[in-house]
Amino acid sequence: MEKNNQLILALDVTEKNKALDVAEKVYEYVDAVKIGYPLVLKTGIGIIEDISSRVPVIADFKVADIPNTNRLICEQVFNSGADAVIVHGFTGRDSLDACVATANEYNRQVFVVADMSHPGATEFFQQVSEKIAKMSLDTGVSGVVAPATRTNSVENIRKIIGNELAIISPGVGAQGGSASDVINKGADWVITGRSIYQSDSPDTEAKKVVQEIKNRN
Ligand code: NUP
Repeated sequence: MEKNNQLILALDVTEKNKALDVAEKVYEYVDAVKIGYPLVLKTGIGIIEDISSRVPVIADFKVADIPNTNRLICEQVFNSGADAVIVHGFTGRDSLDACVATANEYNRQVFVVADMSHPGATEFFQQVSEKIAKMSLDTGVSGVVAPATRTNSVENIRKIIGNELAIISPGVGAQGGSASDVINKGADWVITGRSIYQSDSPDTEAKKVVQEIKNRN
């Protein structure tokens, strides 16, 4: 994934035509499209191939199982054409290693969830977030997921991982996070879904985010 516009679209629509229509409108503004369970469970895994022919696809399946099952899941994800997969780290190093080994076989990428953007993340996730960030170093992953809704967490995770790993950051727009703030705190890409795909003009909204990032102080 090339770092141009620093925007990743979260395409959580559930109709294939809507997905293709929104993606078509925003291709020029996004560096990747993130596809997760809502769209794949409704339309089938083939949607990943459809979109990945135009733009890199990050498969957000938050893979969180034993190593063998993680490997089997990642094989299917990469066979579908995805360029990267998002996995959980709390399952431990062996489970993460299985995802990375599979990604290496396919020459694809892994992102690990280091902290989450919703309010409930403070109940359990935050207590292990630093440990997951530390563990992610030297594993061969490309980066971590950290929340635009709590930029102090992004700043902290950036200190832990240094410049070795990228940070992709969801929570901009509908969840209240600011694109320019989280990029300033150390994120490489922001992830935005609803504020773009629910808009009457997804391209205008995507362009706004890109300009906000480019024109930030
Ligand atoms: O911590 C996370 N928060 C989050 O919102 C980790 C995620 N992967 N996401 C995903 O980012 C979420 O599942 C959705 O696909 C996207 C944010 O979308 P929106 O809130 O901008 O609509």
